[in-house]
Amino acid sequence: KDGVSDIVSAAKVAAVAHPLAEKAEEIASNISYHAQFSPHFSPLKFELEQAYYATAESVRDRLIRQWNETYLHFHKVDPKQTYYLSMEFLQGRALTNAIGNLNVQDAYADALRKFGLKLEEITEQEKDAALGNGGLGRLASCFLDSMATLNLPSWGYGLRYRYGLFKQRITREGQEEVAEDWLEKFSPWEVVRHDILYPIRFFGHVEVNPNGSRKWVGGEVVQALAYDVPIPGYQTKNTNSLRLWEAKACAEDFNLFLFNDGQHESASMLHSRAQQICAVLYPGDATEDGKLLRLKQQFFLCSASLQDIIARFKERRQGKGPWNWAEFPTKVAVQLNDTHPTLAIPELMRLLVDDEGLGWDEAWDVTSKTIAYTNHTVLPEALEKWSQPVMWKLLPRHMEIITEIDKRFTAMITSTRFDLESELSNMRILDNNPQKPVVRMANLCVVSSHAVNGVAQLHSDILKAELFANYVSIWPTKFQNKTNGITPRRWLRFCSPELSSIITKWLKTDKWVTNLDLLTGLRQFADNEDLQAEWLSAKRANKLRLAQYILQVTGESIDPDTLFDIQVKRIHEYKRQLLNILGVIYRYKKLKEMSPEERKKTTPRTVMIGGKAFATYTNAKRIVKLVNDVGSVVNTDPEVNSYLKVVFVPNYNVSVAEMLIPGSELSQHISTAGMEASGTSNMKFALNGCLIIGTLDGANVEIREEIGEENFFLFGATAEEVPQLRKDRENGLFKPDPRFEEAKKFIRSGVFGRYDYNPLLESLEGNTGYGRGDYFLVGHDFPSYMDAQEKVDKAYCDRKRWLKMSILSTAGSGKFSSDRTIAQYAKEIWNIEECRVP
Ligand code: HBZ
Repeated sequence: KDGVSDIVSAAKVAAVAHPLAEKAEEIASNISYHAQFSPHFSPLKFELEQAYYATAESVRDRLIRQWNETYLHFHKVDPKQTYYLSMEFLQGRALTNAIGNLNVQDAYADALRKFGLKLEEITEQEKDAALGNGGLGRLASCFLDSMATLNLPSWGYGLRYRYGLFKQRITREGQEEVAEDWLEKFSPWEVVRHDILYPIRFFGHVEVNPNGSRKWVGGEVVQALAYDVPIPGYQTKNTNSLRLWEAKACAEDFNLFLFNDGQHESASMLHSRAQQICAVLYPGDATEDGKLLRLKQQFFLCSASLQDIIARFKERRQGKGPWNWAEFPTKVAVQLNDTHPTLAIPELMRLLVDDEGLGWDEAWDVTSKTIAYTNHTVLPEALEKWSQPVMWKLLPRHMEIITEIDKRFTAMITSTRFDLESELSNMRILDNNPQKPVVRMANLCVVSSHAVNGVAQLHSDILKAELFANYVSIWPTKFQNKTNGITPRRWLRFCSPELSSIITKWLKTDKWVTNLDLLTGLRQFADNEDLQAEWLSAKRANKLRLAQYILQVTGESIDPDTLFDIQVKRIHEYKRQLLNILGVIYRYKKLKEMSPEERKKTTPRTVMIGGKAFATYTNAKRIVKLVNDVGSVVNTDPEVNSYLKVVFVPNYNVSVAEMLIPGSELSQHISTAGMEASGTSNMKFALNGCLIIGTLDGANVEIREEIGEENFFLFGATAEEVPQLRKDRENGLFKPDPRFEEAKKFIRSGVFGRYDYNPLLESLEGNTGYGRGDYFLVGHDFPSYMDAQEKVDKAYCDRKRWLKMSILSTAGSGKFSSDRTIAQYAKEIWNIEECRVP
């Protein structure tokens, strides 16, 4: 207690003694100070890289001050807090975001100018923190930004992977994966907390005490060490934490005797075993060892985070008289980002029952009131199922607990819901199929959580009607929708300062940055010629910047007077990059057949496609190869290349997105309806005045509602129609459009090279079978896709109309702020309130 008040008074003294530099000169001297006294390089160098680290450290000084104040304030007020547990956080770069949130851009730009440096060059030095795969991880990062901006007492908990998502290189062979060493030098944005260390056990066995209580003992113990990353809110003092755990062996695990005996590797075996846990994001799980490692990672995150949460809960109760575990859910909300942190459920039960001595019912009440679960996908292959034998081996006590939860759930159904008995085997947590007994993680989450949500209205409706339909009849109020959102700071204010200034000028306020609904105020000016001219020039500046970037990374020069058409996202068959490239191939063929006069009447386009394919997903890699091959042919064809270019943007990541999205005019969100839970890049593009060609899938449905159907290029089957279309196909009722056949034939003719594209083409053919039968309905949707593309070409010719649509896209994007999403989670699931640092 005294320790804390000491820190409070020390912080106050420090604030008086060392007021933070505000003026450019002071900032410049602060940067020099760090270059000299926080040295990471030999003393004579002060080049871009050194300047980046010194600048980042200077910014960090400011963050640390308000970060500590936030921690102390929360400690004092003891509000209910949310803990967002996620195996992925796709943070990207931090410097521009921190400077922007602190509102010191101009001061830092001026300060750096004194060294002859440009702020933009400095921010380019930073490596992306890519501790995530895609949408799910980026959502978690947008949520952290909104939670801080809304002054919500909250924490992110994740893992500090040594290697994040791989770097993608494009070679003649297609995609190559290279390890991404984001910590190669060091990250100025993390602070190791040497005092925050918890033991994490694996394997071992369960001991029964004479009184019947149970205890997990033995096995292998590693330590979880906390690294904290500051999460500043936008123009608020509140600065939250993202706590990333690193695995460390215990000091005594180093066998000095063996080492001195010359057995160097055996001596440090436990150390290297511990290091493996956080070595890579999503280790390949094709092998048994890979699966075990992934499960270890998940448990490591859950156990460390819950021990930490409980320690904080107890610490804040110390010296305040008697308290009760029933208070726990009034102080703690835990959100599971998909099923990856499901083990938080049996771990919380174990900590409460075995360590704290609660009875089962009391512990269950606390656990289910604390935990809530978000589902991000209905793809059956992504629904996690863990082998029961592997779980019994790694986590014997947790398996006892899971078995008990399953038993009680089964008893509840058989005694109260005769109507559901035939469904029971699918609803149970344990699938006891003797060939392959597994634990169904999503079922465990649904049964144990007080709230379950999908990430867009259509997705939540599908969850209720299909995947979780049986549970809905038991707990009708448990299921909710929380349509995803994106942070307007990173995804408009900072990535497109030009467009932002225009918006601020026309709305006569910059309050839209934290109240995105204000963007509707632009609607009244959508036809205004002055606004349109300004809008055009901002978009053009962004296109030029993008063209420069493309030249730099691909060597391809693209014409800013063409329509910039972009599809960037993970490469997956359901996202249908194949539909996009088949459309491009058809367009190319038609351009080839035209006379030069006819070509001049077409709308020139630059099609950019980017995204990473999972390393072992062969068809996705073939798509990457095809896009690159089409680009090589089209871009060097002098008859066509002023009307069409095709660029594969390598190594798509958060900072590449920040370059691409502001410069886009058309973006493609063309998944098979019902398969993309939400999508979030669709929101980023729309917010940046980019028009969407898309299906009625995920959040596209809501975006179209908000911006107006006349501003959205819609095509394709609806989610409702998809099952019947698949049946029709199986029954041989599908008649392909001649344009579709023509495009495929063109690939087969060998124009794009001799690579074997047959497996890709075959996936679109036949009526049924693994990798055949066009499960994703590319053939069905192709004609309506091409028709929609024709509408795009026409609309682009009418500049005024296009600009109006672009302005209306931005104006209608207010709903998709992650501030709105997070405010809904806070009110409808977490029951937490703002706690502003004075
Ligand atoms: O989550 C994505 C969805 O595909 C996307 O539509 C949505 O916008 C985004 C944010 O809600 N999902 C993922 O990135 N990943 C997974 O859904 C996933 C789930 C289970 C796994 C692996 C990945 O085992």
